[in-house]
Amino acid sequence: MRVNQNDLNTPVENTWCPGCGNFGILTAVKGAIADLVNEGFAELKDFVLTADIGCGSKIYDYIKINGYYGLHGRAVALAVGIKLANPELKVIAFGGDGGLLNEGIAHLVHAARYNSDITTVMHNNQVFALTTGQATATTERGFRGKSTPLGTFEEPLNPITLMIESGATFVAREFSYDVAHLKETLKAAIKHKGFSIIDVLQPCVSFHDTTEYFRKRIYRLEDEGHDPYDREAALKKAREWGYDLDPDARIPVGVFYINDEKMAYEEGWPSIRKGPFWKRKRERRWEDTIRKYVVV
Ligand SMILES: Cc1ncc(C[n+]2csc(CCOP(=O)(O)OP(=O)(O)O)c2C)c(N)n1
Ligand code: SF4
Repeated sequence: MRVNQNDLNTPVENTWCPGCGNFGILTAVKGAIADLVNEGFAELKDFVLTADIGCGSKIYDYIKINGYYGLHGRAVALAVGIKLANPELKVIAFGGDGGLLNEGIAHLVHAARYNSDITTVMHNNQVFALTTGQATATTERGFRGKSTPLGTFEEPLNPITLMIESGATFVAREFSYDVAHLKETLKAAIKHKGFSIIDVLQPCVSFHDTTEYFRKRIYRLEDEGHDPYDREAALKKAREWGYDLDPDARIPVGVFYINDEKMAYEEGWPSIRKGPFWKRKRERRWEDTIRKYVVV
């Protein structure tokens, strides 16, 4: 059955501020899922969303797909668990830069290191927005907010270099107002076997409005002939912009890095190689399974 992206709407009232970058992400995600279903890649029932707490994570309420709403910083941990329980599912984790790079950074780094076959969408507005604008790991130096009235002085973290170095096998950056480009990258990320992440530059018009800053400085990697299969070139491109709001910056968007050759985490588990547990008859007692795989 053909799916229209509006079929994925929910009756929940949208509480994002008018003009918020999250609207672009919502449209792109619904479009990507509808396309993938219509192209025969998966059925709607195969998609699962996870989210944590934050403005970006409210996307969970606005898409009619199965999912799990977790604690702040735990979207990736939940996604890894769901994928292990049923590797046939297409699991997408949503979180802000705060949830993913502050509270949940350990989960993110290890999921990338494992190459878990999930997709992570980072709503990166460079602040804790739901709690009205405190500095996160990607906030630029000098930002004056509720928690840093004298201005931040720490260097921001670069999630693109972090993810490539951690072992992620599909690493991209997008701009939330370029919905068509984001949708295509999302489709590629979801189809990719292994850990994929898109760092979406998502201006928070209320507490960190970078809309014009990005519009003037963004360029597409594919327009400059970037080869995403070249790891060193990917790292070099990733270092071009360090998340400070430098007026002379040029900010690449698109796919930085792809590695199609690394084994996905779930493929390494002997206990699920035969497929998800729920599809299998009780073949043996748990004690027999333990005896088979654990040397005592
Ligand atoms: C462990 C934990 N720490 C802090 C909070 C409070 N809290 C809830 S939402 C939020 C901000 C979310 O920021 P971010 O993850 O960047 O998402 P955004 O709102 O910017 O989309 C914070 C700090 C919490 N709920 N749990
Ligand atoms: S506070 Fe910022 S991120 Fe949250 S809905 Fe408003 S504009 Fe969007």
